[in-house]
Amino acid sequence: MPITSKPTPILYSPDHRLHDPRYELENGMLSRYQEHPARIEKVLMHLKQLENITLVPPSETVPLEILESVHSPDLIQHLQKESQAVAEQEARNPDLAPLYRYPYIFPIRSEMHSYLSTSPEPDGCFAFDTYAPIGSGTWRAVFASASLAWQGAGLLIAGEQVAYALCRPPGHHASYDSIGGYCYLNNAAIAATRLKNLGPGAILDIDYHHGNGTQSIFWQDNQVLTVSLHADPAQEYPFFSGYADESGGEMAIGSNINLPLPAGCDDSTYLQAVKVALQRIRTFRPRWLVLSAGYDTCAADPTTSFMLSGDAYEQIGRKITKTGLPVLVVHEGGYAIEENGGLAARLLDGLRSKGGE
Ligand code: SP5
Ligand code: ZN
Repeated sequence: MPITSKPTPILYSPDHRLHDPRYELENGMLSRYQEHPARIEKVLMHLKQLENITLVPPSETVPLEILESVHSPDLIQHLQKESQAVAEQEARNPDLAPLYRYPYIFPIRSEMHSYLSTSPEPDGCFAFDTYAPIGSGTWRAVFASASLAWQGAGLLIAGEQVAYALCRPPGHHASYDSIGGYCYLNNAAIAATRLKNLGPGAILDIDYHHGNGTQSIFWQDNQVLTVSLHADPAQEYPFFSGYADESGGEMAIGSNINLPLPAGCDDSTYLQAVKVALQRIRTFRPRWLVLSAGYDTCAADPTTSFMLSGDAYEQIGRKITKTGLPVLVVHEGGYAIEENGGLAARLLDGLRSKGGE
């Protein structure tokens, strides 16, 4: 990296720490919540040590009217209200803190849809699983995370070629009106909504899990190409979307591409799929790229099956750089806490490489 090039902005907010659930449910048992604050702190530590970066503190918040276009106003109000209600409950009964509300009744049948928004038990009306509990600091944390993505998009609009938004909680499983899979607000979608001011663009999702929320938000939008590489949903979370035949709504046929990959996927299979994804992206002629970057594809991840090496992330970055597109990296999953910082650094090195492979 020549020393003459501009420093790469790394966006970070400490507010992510306000969200720290202890437990997730796995087969009827409680286990440690994998989406832990240390995830982002470790990545920050690594990225800070890179040459030619600049740490950017939060200075912008995502406007409410934008939030309420990407997500339903009812969902936004729900997140705010539940965080407030938990704070009040903790104030009345400090022994209970930290308290997180988990959905436990899911009114999925239409004959059970009465009084959704006024129910005293609304959590299951806005969640598709139990992986996104709400605590007193959840709203502030998710708002800060979404705001970093928004701000990062602004940096690209101002002319940056690469920026990295250290979003936590992640976002790609959150759709217009439902949360799940550790995700509450769709950070990548919020960034993309701002970037649409530059013209059409693409979101490439390299998290291990299908970005079902991002897919559904842009399902009818032919100005945003959504491409996701992920473990085959026939075997892996989120199970009910991410199949190869999901190609976009009637207003946007061909604007969604899913590339499901087999369990145990290695570097060469994965990089071949990245190549296919980038060919499809080039054909779309986008002006910008949002990269939903999850590191749960790495061999060391305790929750998944893929076998990617550190080298693969640098290769992914290099291949993306060759498109010439300005890239906003939005942090998604990755639960090998000791590894992810190094992997993010490799990805960013690749994204800042000059010339050939
Ligand atoms: C952002 C992100 O990476 N979210 C992932 C959320 C889901 N993670 C846990 C899924 C585990 C499903 N395990 C089912 C095991 C059945 N025995
Ligand atoms: Zn994931």
